[in-house]
Amino acid sequence: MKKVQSTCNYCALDCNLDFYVEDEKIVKVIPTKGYPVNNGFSCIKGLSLDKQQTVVKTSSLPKIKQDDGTFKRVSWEEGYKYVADKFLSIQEKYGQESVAGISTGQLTLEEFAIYGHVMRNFLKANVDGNTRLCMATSVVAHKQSFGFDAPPYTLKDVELSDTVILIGSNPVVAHPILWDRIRSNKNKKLIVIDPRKSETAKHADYWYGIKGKSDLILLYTVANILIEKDYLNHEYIEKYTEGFEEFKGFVKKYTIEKAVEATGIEAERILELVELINKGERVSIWWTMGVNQGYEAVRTAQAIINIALMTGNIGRPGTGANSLTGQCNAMGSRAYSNTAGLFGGGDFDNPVRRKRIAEVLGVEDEVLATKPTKPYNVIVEEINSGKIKALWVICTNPRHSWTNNKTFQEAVNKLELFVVQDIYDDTDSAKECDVYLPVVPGIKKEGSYINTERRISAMRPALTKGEDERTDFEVIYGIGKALGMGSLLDKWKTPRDVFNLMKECSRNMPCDMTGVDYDGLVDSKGIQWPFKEGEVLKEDERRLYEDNLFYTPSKKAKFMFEDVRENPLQTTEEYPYVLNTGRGTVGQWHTQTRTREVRFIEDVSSEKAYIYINMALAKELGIKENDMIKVSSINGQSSEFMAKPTEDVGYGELYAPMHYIECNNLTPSLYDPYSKEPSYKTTPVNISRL
Ligand SMILES: Nc1nc2c(c(=O)[nH]1)N[C@H]1C(S)=C(S)[C@@H](COP(=O)(O)OP(=O)(O)OC[C@H]3O[C@@H](n4cnc5c(=O)[nH]c(N)nc54)[C@H](O)[C@@H]3O)O[C@H]1N2
Ligand SMILES: Nc1nc2c(c(=O)[nH]1)N[C@H]1C(S)=C(S)[C@@H](COP(=O)(O)OP(=O)(O)OC[C@H]3O[C@@H](n4cnc5c(=O)[nH]c(N)nc54)[C@H](O)[C@@H]3O)O[C@H]1N2
Ligand code: SF4
Ligand SMILES: [Mo]
Repeated sequence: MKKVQSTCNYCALDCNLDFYVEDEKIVKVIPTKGYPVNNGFSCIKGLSLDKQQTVVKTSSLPKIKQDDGTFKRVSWEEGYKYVADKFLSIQEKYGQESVAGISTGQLTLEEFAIYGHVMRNFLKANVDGNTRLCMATSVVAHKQSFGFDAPPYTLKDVELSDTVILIGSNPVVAHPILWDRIRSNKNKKLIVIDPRKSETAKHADYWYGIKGKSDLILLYTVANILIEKDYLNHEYIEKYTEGFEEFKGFVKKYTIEKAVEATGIEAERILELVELINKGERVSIWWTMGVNQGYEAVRTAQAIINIALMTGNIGRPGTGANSLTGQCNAMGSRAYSNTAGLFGGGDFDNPVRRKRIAEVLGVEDEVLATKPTKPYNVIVEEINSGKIKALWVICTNPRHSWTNNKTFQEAVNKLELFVVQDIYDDTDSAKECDVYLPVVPGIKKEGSYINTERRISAMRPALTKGEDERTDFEVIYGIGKALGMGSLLDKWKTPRDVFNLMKECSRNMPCDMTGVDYDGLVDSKGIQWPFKEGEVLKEDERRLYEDNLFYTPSKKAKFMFEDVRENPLQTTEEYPYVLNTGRGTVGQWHTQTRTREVRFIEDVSSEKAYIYINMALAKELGIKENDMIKVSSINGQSSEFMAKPTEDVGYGELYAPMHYIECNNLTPSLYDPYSKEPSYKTTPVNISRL
């Protein structure tokens, strides 16, 4: 029996798993012992990765839609040529930016990189990722506050913290192995800020049931009181930060009375939170989508960072203002997708970085993309306005997951070419495509992943792929060849080649990984960046900013702040309730294309879309458990759900898991102004019984 250690490609923890293989069949999956993230444990999703061994059910060849609407299977060479010729003819007719792509945080680092090379460098097309729906807010917040997209923590910090604060984060469901590690810390107080009494809030020592999207007022008020009471680390503020005096003046107007009204949290409880932060010696504040997905999300994330800075809770064990990533390789896509910045970081208009990247790739400067991509929302809008005519979607399912998702359907109807590359041909997006490119799942691929704590780990194939089967890497390379890239692909032949290129691109950047060896990652504990050539690893778990030096020009962290804005989408008489959305259960993953394969998960998951509604409100409206209700949204759409009355959501609030396409039928086209991340979590709606 062969044993292959590889990385779970669901959530951002990137647990490692040992796949035991006999006669090209995975016979058991055992979470890797000694791996720093998950040390012998994993959740049901990781344990069920073997269910994807039968994944490509129909054929391993591409299919192309014919004039009569039927699909024809073609050879891979024909498929590559068809897509490449179409891209080129569309660009010739309508201009370079008439071709666009949507990438993901779930591919390998090498796959995003080559996609970014083909699409952004060679075709000069716009490519954004589903990371826009997820991490864009943290990226912008980190860049502005720290000078680089570099989150401070290592996961061990949850074990070392005496005060763990989770804001808009539900690890019991979304990051189960992190939850295990939080639980193993017996000496902590656990504080949860979430409008719902989430699965995690139920286990908290202190739960603050905040009114949706009022976190910024709460955080500014907390900062104001910390200043008034002089609960500050003056030395830290003075030596390692800038902008504090301005911030201090700014937050004066955030009085507790206003905060009580805006947040729905009582004055004593806000003061209690302030005292908890002050009493903690090692306070860590963790945030996820409850913060990132909002109309003033970047400033909210930075308000968390400000609190960590002013109290000196950063760069020490058990501290930090810590953004948790969602997808398995969101960190990899942030640094190596060539979408928002150059490979390894740096702006597209930075001549020094351009020169360096051109040198590493062995190309002239003009080969490199010249500007950041247009964001996801603009790509969808430009398809709808007729500017973009061709779209290549890889490893994401936007027909389901995009906000106000009918706008994606409308867009697709206008495309001349819609290419979907997925492991299934029946996803809501693939059903709409003109060309379907079937690829193998993670268990047959090789490459690298970077997890939420910056840990680089190896994905290695547990199974050998069949003769006609292709990996994402091979397909992108094949289309690049067919586009006529010629020698521009000479350094990009294998994942190993691309890893080594990206390693060079990272040299002397904050995410330096020049000390990481592609083969050395195999059967290892993974390695967090930065890890420079020649460096000796002293510890398996390392945090950033222990030297109190940040990546800004002054090396100091910046206080970033701005007046709280009025919610652009208020409830009205017509839409009096607020719809919150997010993860439903540990077993369900996003649009459920993969987790539906797992019998155990399917058996316990509802087939129909469901929605949680407050018990008292349900009673008032005559709604009983499992009644079908119609929810109408301020975006003009309505969906039907099975009602689940509960005490866990407040009166006037609803909560719908995002795993059903009905959910994003209702979410609005509203974005944070800086990160352009959708505001998925507070939509004014109305309900009626069916
Ligand atoms: N089982 C499972 N695990 C997953 C995923 C999955 O699909 N299934 N997806 C992965 C991905 S990509 C991601 S990004 C992560 C997401 O991980 P999380 O962000 O933890 O998950 P969500 O359920 O989206 O949102 C977290 C909480 O934010 C709360 N919230 C909503 N609005 C507000 C607000 O205004 N303020 C505050 N303070 N809280 C608010 C919600 O009530 C919810 O409980 O999960 C990852 N893990
Ligand atoms: N209302 C609401 N909407 C949300 C959110 C929310 O909280 N609320 N959260 C948002 C967030 S944080 C995220 S990250 C997005 C996620 O949204 P999506 O990215 O659309 O969700 P997935 O279901 O993970 O889609 C991944 C696709 O890739 C395919 N796939 C799996 N493995 C491979 C592979 O190796 N290669 C290829 N080519 N394909 C593969 C899967 O079959 C699936 O179709 O949803 C966002 N949408
Ligand atoms: S916790 Fe995340 S990485 Fe670990 S097994 Fe579960 S889904 Fe995979
Ligand atoms: Mo995400």
